[in-house]
Amino acid sequence: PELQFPERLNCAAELLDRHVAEGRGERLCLQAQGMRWTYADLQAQANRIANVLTAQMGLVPGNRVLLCAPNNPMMVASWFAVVKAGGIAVAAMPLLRAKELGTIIEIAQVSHALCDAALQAEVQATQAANPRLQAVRYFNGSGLPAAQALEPLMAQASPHFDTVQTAATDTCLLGFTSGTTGVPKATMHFHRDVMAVCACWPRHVLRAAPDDVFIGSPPLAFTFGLGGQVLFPMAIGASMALLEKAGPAQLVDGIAQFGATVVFTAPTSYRVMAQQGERLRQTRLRKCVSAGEALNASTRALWKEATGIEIIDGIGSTEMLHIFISHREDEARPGATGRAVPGYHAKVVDDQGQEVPAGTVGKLAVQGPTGCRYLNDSRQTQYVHAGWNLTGDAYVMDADGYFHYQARTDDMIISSGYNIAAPEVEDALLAHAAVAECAVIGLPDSERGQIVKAFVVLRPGFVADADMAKTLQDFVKSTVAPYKYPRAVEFVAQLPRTATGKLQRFRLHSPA
Ligand code: 3UK
Repeated sequence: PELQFPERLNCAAELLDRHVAEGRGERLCLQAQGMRWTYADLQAQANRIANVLTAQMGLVPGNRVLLCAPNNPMMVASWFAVVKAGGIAVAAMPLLRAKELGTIIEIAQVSHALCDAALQAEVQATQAANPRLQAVRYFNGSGLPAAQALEPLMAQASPHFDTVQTAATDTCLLGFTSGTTGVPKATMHFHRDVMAVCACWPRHVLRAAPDDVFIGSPPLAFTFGLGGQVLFPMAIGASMALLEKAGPAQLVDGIAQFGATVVFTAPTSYRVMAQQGERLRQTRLRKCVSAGEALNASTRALWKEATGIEIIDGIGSTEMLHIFISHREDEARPGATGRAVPGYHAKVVDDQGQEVPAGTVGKLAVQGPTGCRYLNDSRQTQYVHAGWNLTGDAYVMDADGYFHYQARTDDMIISSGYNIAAPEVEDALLAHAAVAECAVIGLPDSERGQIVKAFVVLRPGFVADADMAKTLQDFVKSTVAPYKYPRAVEFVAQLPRTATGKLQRFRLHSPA
């Protein structure tokens, strides 16, 4: 991949201004409920906001700006405005409460905020408690006091703005780790990093075209969502369709309504959407990307059967900015995440950091044009060792360089001396028709050290009783080594997940 960048680089100029300058300003860039913006429209909106930020709100390059909104056009325009002005975008999950927003503001030293009026109460409570936050404006509101609304200022601002000539190594975004445990960490990413991820996975693995329409469910505050729904379509002059609410049902509706061709979502969402396979077959959908959690072989098969489409799996992380191991749809291997994305190197290492032979379980280590840089956080040395990023995942590489996910390193269960990967047992359970969702953990046990325990959400119409537990236990024994079967089974109505849809196994260890 082309990974040489000039010393002066602003990724907003590359992703947005370039299209207008090169005559593609009238191309469709963005759709949402009742809205269509061309590249020129998005540029004019971003420029107006950039003028408001710099001339009215006192923003100077290097300032951190909190962006807080559901996935909508003003959120995207605000992101580009901040980056064009040389600021640093700090996007927050739309459902965060004042206390969590306060933590982000402290860690990231946020001075400005642009937020959706729908989240005003929470942001106002945050501002009252955080004097660091000097200037806040709300968009998409009606009846806001004049001193708070963004749009009246935009209406008076110029649609022209000279994008700040930042250095390629200036930070343009701070991404917060979704954190299944502990205090959140801010990861710093440069203008160069944004262009690097656009040059690697999308070009070599996804291979979308300018007339593709991208859609997805992850919030734009999650770098999976920002890349898949905004950066990657714009890097090739394609378009995005934004959904403020993107549960499986809304996502299917959105795919149909906007003629989306490329979708980004998580494995659980594919499992539910598969029930609408017939309807999806009538749409233009052609490329389906899964990330955030391991994609089970059964989910891959379910989706293929329902829609005829092979899912493109990929593992990425907030620390690495986007996907670094993946496969093209025609090179998928059930149960494997894929191979190192061109531009990246990956290997499996032991506790001493030595590479282990193919077929051996160890820790995943990756290296490439992007990598972990925590902002003021001593946990940096847990992620980066000798130039390699340790993601915290246990993997096996096969003889062909395909990487097979095992578990988060802390989700490996050791029972009577056997190593058991929680996701492998989950995969076995999910293959049973009665199982909608499940989560497996290691329960402390005086005799065996740990025992395998499964939390199971049943599909409608199945009865949660001792017979069902026995049926599922026997089913697992019949498909994987019997010592891996769940000795304890508990039926639950739902599983604990993060805002990014990740299973929080730790919350099952100690139910709140
Ligand atoms: C897990 C996967 C197996 C894995 C992300 C794509 O998920 C993203 O970032 P996070 O920082 O979490 C990173 C961790 O999530 N994971 C992600 N994808 C997969 N495990 N198979 C997968 N395909 O434990 C990883 O270390 O929230 C994903 C792009 C950008 C992202 N930020």
